[in-house]
Amino acid sequence: MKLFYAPGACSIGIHVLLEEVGKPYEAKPVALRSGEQMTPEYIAINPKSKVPTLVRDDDTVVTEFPAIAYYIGRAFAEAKLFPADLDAQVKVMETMEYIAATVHMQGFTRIFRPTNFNADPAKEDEVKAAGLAIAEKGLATLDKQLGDKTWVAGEFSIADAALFFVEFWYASRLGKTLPANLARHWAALNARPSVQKVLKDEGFAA
Ligand SMILES: N[C@@H](CCC(=O)N[C@@H](CS)C(=O)NCC(=O)O)C(=O)O
Repeated sequence: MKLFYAPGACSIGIHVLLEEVGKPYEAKPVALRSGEQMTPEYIAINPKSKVPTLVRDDDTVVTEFPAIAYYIGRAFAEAKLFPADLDAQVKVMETMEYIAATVHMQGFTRIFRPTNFNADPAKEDEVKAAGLAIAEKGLATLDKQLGDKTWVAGEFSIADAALFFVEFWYASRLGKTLPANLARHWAALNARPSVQKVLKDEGFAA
């Protein structure tokens, strides 16, 4: 398997899942800042020009965080990253969709790529503030949903890897204080060897 990722992008959650699985894989960095995602070579792999992209061993490609995470969770069942119980599965999917479609795409993308929403540089602060409000509402919702549980749905699952990347953005990239339950979740994640290795491999830890 080959993961196309960018250091600190949402792909970091998939990177963690591949470490949790423990099978050999290749991690290929994509230089988003210099526009490598727009090159014909990358578009031939993922026409959406985004990371994460997972190329499987038969050369077929999976894109979109929730789909890649679901694939990993189901294909490597022995890693126990996707629960067996139906209600837990529904909670996992509900959490991943909310993170990917709302907290990430509507919230954090406004903060990190304001010009995607308004090309006028004079509107940048307004767009970023709107993004922060959406992200914070999302994190508060996820915090309440987590409550005093350690993981989103029973044991550590693909949903916790999705929660990881938004917590990483809020706590590490923006340097803000996570709500209490998410702060505890973030601490539990940071105790996992998979997370420690990926943070190191992507250049965020010594
Ligand atoms: N809906 C996609 C979003 C992926 C996405 O937006 N990735 C960002 C990095 S976090 C990206 O590749 N941005 C490059 C660009 O927009 O040019 C998913 O869930 O995988």
